[in-house]
Amino acid sequence: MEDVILTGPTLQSAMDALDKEFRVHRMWEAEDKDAFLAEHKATRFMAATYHGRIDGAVMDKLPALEVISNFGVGVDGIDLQAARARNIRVTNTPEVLNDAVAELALGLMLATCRRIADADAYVRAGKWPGGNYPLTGELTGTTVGILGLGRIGKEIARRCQAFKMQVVYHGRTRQRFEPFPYYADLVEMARDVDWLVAVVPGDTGTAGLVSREVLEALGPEGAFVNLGRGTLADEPAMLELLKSGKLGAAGLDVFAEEPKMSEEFWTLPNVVLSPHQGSATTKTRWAMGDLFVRNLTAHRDGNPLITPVV
Ligand code: A2R
Repeated sequence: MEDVILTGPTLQSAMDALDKEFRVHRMWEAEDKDAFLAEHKATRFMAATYHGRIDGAVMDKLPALEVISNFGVGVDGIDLQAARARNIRVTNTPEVLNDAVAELALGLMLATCRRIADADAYVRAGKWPGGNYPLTGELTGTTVGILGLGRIGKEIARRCQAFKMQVVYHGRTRQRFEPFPYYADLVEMARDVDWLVAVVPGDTGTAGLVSREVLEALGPEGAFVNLGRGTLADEPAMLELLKSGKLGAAGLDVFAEEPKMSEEFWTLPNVVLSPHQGSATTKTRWAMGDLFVRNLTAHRDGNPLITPVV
């Protein structure tokens, strides 16, 4: 049986599948990480969960490493350049989570504009007999700007159309075969839309992309929804603008330093908060775990990687 290093705890079904196929060494349980890596330096396989960064220094301690299978589509926890330089292949779990993340995008948008969480709290607090809940906005007829019309972004676009919204997008390049209007400039798009929905990766030059200028352009009637990575928005500026009403609302599934965030977010009625739940459904996580393990077994058995990144 081949050895695999598992970097952190993960879904039980994926751990069971790994245990069935490999001799699993649990890195997070080791008190001395360097001693652990030295002991397992002949290991060819690594199964990476979102627990600590896999950088060149870690890779150098595992000279036999051939493939790192990442649990999740975002591979910002792995230094891809370092992997390339060492001929280490990297895989992720794309596509199988598109629907779940797109569903949550619409859920956050609905909850933000129809104030579902706040209205629920209103009823539970026994306030309804004292008066009707204030009127809210609605999605119908509004325009959404998708930042990152990729695999997930396209599923969000389709669902927004079903809600009778206009869809436009921004990315680094215009996609010739997409019917939606393209904005080469993100600030310009933010100025024109009611919703800015971000679903770009964290490691492709996106840090700070949703800047103060972008959020100000979105304005008091606009709302920002983030399902990509917390690092792509200027979080302190967002908080300040939400507090002052210069940004209308936000629906946030990701944060710069998860699970931490400024507690000021908790006090804002115009914000809906979600604890990084994009792909977190039973069905989708199972499918991600399955792909996560099958990439490793494919390589072990001499077959092509199923979903390679590098
Ligand atoms: O820029 P393009 O045309 O390559 O479009 C990609 C866009 N994107 C960016 N847009 C603007 N500025 C950037 N620096 C930038 N970097 C990437 O993000 C593409 O349309 C989109 C990403 O799509 P996919 O690679 O298909 O990723 P997927 O599976 O939709 O997942 C997106 C992210 C994950 O990496 C996680 O962070 C999160 O959603 O779950």
